[in-house]
Amino acid sequence: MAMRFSVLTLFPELVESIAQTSITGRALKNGHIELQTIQIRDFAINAYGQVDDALYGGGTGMLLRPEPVYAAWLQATGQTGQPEVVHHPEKVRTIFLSPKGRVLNQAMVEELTTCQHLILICGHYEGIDQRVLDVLVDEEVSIGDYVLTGGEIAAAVLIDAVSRLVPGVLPDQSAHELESHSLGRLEHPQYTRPSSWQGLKVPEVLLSGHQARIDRFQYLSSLKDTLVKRPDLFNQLQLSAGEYQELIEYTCQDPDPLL
Ligand code: 6GU
Repeated sequence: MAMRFSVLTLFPELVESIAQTSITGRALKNGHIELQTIQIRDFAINAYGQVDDALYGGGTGMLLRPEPVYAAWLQATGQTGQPEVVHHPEKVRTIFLSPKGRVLNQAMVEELTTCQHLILICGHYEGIDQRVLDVLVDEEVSIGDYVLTGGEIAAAVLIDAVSRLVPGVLPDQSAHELESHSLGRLEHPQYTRPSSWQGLKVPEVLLSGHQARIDRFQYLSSLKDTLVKRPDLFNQLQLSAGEYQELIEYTCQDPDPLL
């Protein structure tokens, strides 16, 4: 079944333009994923298109009012008539993209693929009235420790990361399993033709045709890259004593200026 995304935003074209490009664009076309963007301004409180208001308690800037966000959410859940706020986060999950949220990682992305429908709420410039967030939001998600002008790019990041795990979206089903982070370590360095470029040679073993040795080389270079570039991830790996020994031998036999 297709994975469904609804994005509540003042800038639907921003999310759409990203999602409609490349691999996610193809996934949208062939129905592996579905994207519905909902323009919050369509639910403005007056004919002037007003969706925001000044802050209670003072302070500069404006805040999105609860009514337009709530009406947009009801539309996303397909509710007509007597509206109800029901939470089934295992099936339909409402996520608010915010720098206050839990920082997205691959384990969270994998967990999100078990949902059928993700409703993503994006704020822009200003925040959103806390009450509507308290009522609607199952989970607050950040994409990293820095501040963006709005949640739209973060929503596009989440859609991209989740979509590529939906069966059929990637050309090669097994491809994602081999890539950075899915095994808790970084992908090994990769090389293509020419075998010698500006005097720089592709590692010999990759040209040897000896698959077992190639696999070992790639595994160890993956571990070494993880150790050097992401020691935090490396420390999470459950390596056996033998694997440590092999990694030490590998890094000594092939000294690297970084180590
Ligand atoms: Cl999800 N939103 C905004 N506005 N800034 C962010 C973010 C989200 N994640 C990191 N920075």
